[in-house]
Amino acid sequence: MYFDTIVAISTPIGEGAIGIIRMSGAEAFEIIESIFKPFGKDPNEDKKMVYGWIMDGEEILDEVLIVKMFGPRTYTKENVVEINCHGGLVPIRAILSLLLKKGARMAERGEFTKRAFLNGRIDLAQAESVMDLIGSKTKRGYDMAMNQLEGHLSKRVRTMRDAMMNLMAQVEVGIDYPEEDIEDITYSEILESLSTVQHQVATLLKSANNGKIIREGLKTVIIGKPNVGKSSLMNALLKDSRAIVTDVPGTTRDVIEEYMNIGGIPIRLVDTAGIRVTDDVVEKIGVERSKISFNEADLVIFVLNASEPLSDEDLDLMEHVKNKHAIVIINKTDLEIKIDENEINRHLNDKRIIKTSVEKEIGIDLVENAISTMLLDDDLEINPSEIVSNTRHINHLELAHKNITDAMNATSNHLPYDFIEVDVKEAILNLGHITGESVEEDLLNNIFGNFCLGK
Ligand SMILES: Nc1nc2c(ncn2[C@@H]2O[C@H](COP(=O)(O)OP(=O)(O)OP(=O)(O)O)[C@@H](O)[C@H]2O)c(=O)[nH]1
Ligand SMILES: [Mg+2]
Repeated sequence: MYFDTIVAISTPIGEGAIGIIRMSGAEAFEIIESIFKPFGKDPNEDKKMVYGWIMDGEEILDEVLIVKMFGPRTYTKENVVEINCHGGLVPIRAILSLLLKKGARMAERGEFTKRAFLNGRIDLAQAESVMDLIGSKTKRGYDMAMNQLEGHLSKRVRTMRDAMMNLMAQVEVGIDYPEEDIEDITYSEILESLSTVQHQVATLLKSANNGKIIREGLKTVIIGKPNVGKSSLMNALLKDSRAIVTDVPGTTRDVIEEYMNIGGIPIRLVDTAGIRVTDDVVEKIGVERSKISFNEADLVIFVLNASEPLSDEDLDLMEHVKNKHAIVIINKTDLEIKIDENEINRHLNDKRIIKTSVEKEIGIDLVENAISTMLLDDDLEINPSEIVSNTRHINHLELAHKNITDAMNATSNHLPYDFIEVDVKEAILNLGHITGESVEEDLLNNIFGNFCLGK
């Protein structure tokens, strides 16, 4: 495929010692040759750094190191040039505009990686893992992305897709040549192939929830009535005064999020506005947001105030907490205890209950331990290569699973082969969406549009 020449600043914008500009495409070499003056060394060796000047006519723009990389053994499979220049905004921008003047165009988000995909160096799932790699929040998330980049997920999906293609071919023979004396595949043979693939899809899906948590973090939401010490607990866990703490009930008005790391799993810790009935317009919105966060939570930390009797609001919250993965915190135990613990036990008997005094720094370590125990109980210690984490992949796997189940039902009921074929075809399409064998342009734009510039 012929592609025009794209260019982007590949390092973060701001002041740094060096900045890297990357250019890829049919005219990348021609353009750099027209503006680069090397000192001595032959600039035409593959992947060798060469020292010299970037010249705009007679004017020296910057002293740089450039690397030419000859396609197809490059990131995009095209000719690629990287320019290492001084890292301030002015030199980088000056060189960039010169390259644009010479005929390159600004790359769109993710366009280098998109070319790697379109030119067949990596498949779609691998391309997406590049973004995960850059965005990974812990070592374990990084390992998982690296595994996907190496193509482990793609290989498994492709095996399943191949099996389904095979099956479709056999089913089609039965449809197209019903009169011929060719040995048709039997219903029970179809069922056997389908159930093998169904099992493989199901196994992959089982890993999905864990994968998503490793990638995006375990959404851990702190909830409770106003003034029980939610923000204080958030700050204590983060070891940072991130959230405002006052003795005025209704202090926190908005949802506050921050990442922490427990045992290599990112925890997306969320502090919320205290839940109560209120006439204050701003606080009302805050309470609504708290409820939304609560519903989306993977784990809830429910905070109660030990120095007050349980209120109707507490009891109401308990009813909701019951059905969630939750840890119950009885805070302010440094004060006189007025809360009825038996009552709490009665309502939340299967939950872990921890007593703390955030003020006196008592019990914070117990909370951390409880979170990490819950992670382990949920079997998060799994091999990262066995994991699917991307929501898009999960959706397509779920659809494929449904297609296969439908095909199995049709087969069990001995429906005509056409009926089975429709579902098998859909399953092939859905599996193909993961690796990019079947894919539409707007989906591609959507995926690569989430990348950072210059990647
Ligand atoms: N005595 C005592 N006071 C505490 C403890 N934890 C928090 N507080 C105090 O309780 C008050 C409320 O704390 P916050 O952390 O702002 O409570 P909150 O639940 O975030 O409150 P809202 O944001 O209004 O919902 C502050 O004055 C804290 O200093 C504790 O363990 N013991
Ligand atoms: Mg608060």
